[in-house]
Amino acid sequence: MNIYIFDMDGTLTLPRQKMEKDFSYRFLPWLKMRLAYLVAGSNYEKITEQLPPDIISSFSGVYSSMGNVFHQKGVEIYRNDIKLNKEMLQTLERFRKSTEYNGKLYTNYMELRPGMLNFTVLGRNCPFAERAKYHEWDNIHHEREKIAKAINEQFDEYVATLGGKISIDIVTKGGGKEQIAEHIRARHPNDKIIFIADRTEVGGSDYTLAEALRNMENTEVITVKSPEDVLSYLNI
Ligand code: M1P
Repeated sequence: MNIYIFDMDGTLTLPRQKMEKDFSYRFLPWLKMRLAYLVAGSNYEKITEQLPPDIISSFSGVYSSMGNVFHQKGVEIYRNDIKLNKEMLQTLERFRKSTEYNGKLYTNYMELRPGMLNFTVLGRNCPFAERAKYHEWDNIHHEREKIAKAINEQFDEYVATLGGKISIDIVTKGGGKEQIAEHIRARHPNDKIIFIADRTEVGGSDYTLAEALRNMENTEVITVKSPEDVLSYLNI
């Protein structure tokens, strides 16, 4: 039997967008007949904003905040904590103050989630259009890559990876999406595990899980570019 793991943003939905009606119409019957898990960098509340309830309840389990919280049928099964180093927070504050991005900056630039910190120079409380503007600028200036590199070089206990369009995700070593590989393998010791995600490249938010699975037997990693790609891969 195959066990599927799906990433959310960029895979089942466009980043931070609701699942398209046509997508859920085609995906739900397929999902109901399979054993599948969801893993997202976002917290559980954002997952409930983006995915319809019948899709969420058809997953065998939902990992949010990069695997640091696990829900089954709406019930929280576990959650992890993170200890934040003061110096690391000060480094992030300096990046926010010294940014060369000349657009407006918004509040909620450090979002503490269970087991992780999401940091964005722009601020999460920005209007949606500002996300695209910052993302375009960042594609040219690579600010997020520089911040993630600095955190990874200066603070051995943390791992920083690019989030979606505007942010970076910071976890303690081993506290990223990769932690769910063992958790799922323990639940399904003899089954093939197939992970479907869009950011499996080095430094991408799905890379550590993709690598953890590649290092296990009887697994496969499928990289997609969009929800459309997922439908093509599933042939639905
Ligand atoms: O799931 C991918 C990422 O989605 C959001 O990223 P951004 O706000 O940068 O587009 C965040 O929830 C991030 O934590 C997550 O990894």
